[in-house]
Amino acid sequence: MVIDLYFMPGAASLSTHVLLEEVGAPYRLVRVTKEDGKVDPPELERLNPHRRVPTMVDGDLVLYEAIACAMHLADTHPRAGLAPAPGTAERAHFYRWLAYLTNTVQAGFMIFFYPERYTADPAAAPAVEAQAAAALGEMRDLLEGELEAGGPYLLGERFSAADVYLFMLTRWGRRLEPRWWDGPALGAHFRRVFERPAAQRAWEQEGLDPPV
Ligand SMILES: N[C@@H](CCC(=O)N[C@@H](CS)C(=O)NCC(=O)O)C(=O)O
Repeated sequence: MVIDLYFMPGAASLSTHVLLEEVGAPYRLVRVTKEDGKVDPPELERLNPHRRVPTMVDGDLVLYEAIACAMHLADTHPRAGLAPAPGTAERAHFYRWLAYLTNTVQAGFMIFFYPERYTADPAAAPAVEAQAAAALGEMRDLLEGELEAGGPYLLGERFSAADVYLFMLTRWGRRLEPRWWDGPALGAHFRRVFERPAAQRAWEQEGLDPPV
């Protein structure tokens, strides 16, 4: 069964794209564009009420939310080793990382990228953006410290789907000062994941600029 991945270059769908490459599942990319509020291809409106990417169609299953896609791909392709065994302490920490990355770090980036959505006063948007940048700076420091103390991956020596998620977020952090991939531990983590063939292929297919 070929999986369809609705994506936009560099968006949250990048994590799903890299993970599809990691597990070796047959898949097809469907590029999404939005112009004047109109979604193309239009079936995305039917598939995902949020009209967002990633949206993944795996047979009868339509799935969205990048974190759910990551967990589903890890569960359905156990041989890819993208998640520790259920019920173990390592698995619990895997959940902890995924939760933190999605509900705190990714949420922080959303405020930073779209500050106007978080205030009724358009004049306040720059202050909202600055506040989000400051909060993201604290998150970056925490991630730096954790990777420095217990890396090279989020689960120590073990690579997991959570690292792919962080890889995507570190790329988003190129818009901050300092850029996330310039941090010693975060930069080393980013490069480790970037050098994996799966990430290389996804990066190239999405036509992303080289990380410099
Ligand atoms: N919580 C969702 C967020 C997805 C999301 O915000 N995707 C963005 C790209 S990063 C999107 O589709 N934006 C288009 C829009 O908001 O219209 C997830 O993690 O999958």
